[in-house]
Amino acid sequence: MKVELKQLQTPVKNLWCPGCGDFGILTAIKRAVVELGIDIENVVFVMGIGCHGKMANYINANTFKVIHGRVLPVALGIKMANHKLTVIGHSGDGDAYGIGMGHFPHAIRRNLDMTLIVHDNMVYGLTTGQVAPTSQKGYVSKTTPYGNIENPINPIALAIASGATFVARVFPSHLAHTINVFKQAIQHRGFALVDVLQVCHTFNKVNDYNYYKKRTYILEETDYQPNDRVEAFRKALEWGDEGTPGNGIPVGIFYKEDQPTFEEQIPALRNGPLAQQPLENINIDMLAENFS
Ligand SMILES: Cc1ncc(C[n+]2csc(CCOP(=O)(O)OP(=O)(O)O)c2C)c(N)n1
Ligand SMILES: [Mg+2]
Repeated sequence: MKVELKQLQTPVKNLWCPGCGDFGILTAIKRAVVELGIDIENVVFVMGIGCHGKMANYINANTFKVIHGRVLPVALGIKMANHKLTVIGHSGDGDAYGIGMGHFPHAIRRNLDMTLIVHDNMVYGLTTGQVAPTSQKGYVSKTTPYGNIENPINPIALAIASGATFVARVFPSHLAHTINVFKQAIQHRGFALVDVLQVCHTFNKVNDYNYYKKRTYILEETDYQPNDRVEAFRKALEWGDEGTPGNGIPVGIFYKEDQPTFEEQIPALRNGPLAQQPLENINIDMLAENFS
């Protein structure tokens, strides 16, 4: 069934802080799904633990809220069991790039056809403001009262270096652009990463709305072409103050390429999703004999 925007609403009371960047992400993903006209029965959202994970309660669709850091293994499992589903993961920066980091490059190199949207507020929001893997150097938090002395992870560069076939960053205040990138990520055949610059007014007073408004510029409004991995890597290293190409924070699609997906290469899945294959005529006697 194709879905209308209002059908995706839930009656659950929203507990995000006023002005939280998660509101923009929720709006954009709902609109992306509606505009793509995909059957909502065939979409599964997988959320991690964190403020972002509350999204599982705020969207009226199939949602699976997993333990902290395990969005990718569960999303991959869902996709393998029924590869006809559209699988969209929502992780936090701590969830995806901290505790869940071991899964990140491996999911990328497998290239399953799924989307991972990371709510990157550069802080542990739900646990009230500890330093995170993407927190910037010097960032003062409860756990770094004298300023963060570690360098932040660059998820865009990491994804490109890991062989990702779709890598993007968005800032949801550019709402139309964010919806458009989400749509392209979902439509991409392969693993798509969208890192979202998400403001957290409560615990990250540095990377706020004005910080990004001043610095971001849209790649699709420049002559940048997202088809060269080396150029994409160079672009991924850009993080400037002026909001201009070469000295700003680029948002948009850094890189995309067509590669066979993981599921396309598995002979057993050619007969249809595992979840729909008949179980009656499976004989495991020969297998059992091997172990007897
Ligand atoms: C295994 C495990 N370790 C630690 C926690 C505590 N914990 C809950 S959320 C969280 C971090 C959340 O940060 P992030 O993933 O960036 O999400 P945000 O709240 O910022 O959206 C932590 C450490 C947990 N729930 N489970
Ligand atoms: Mg976070």
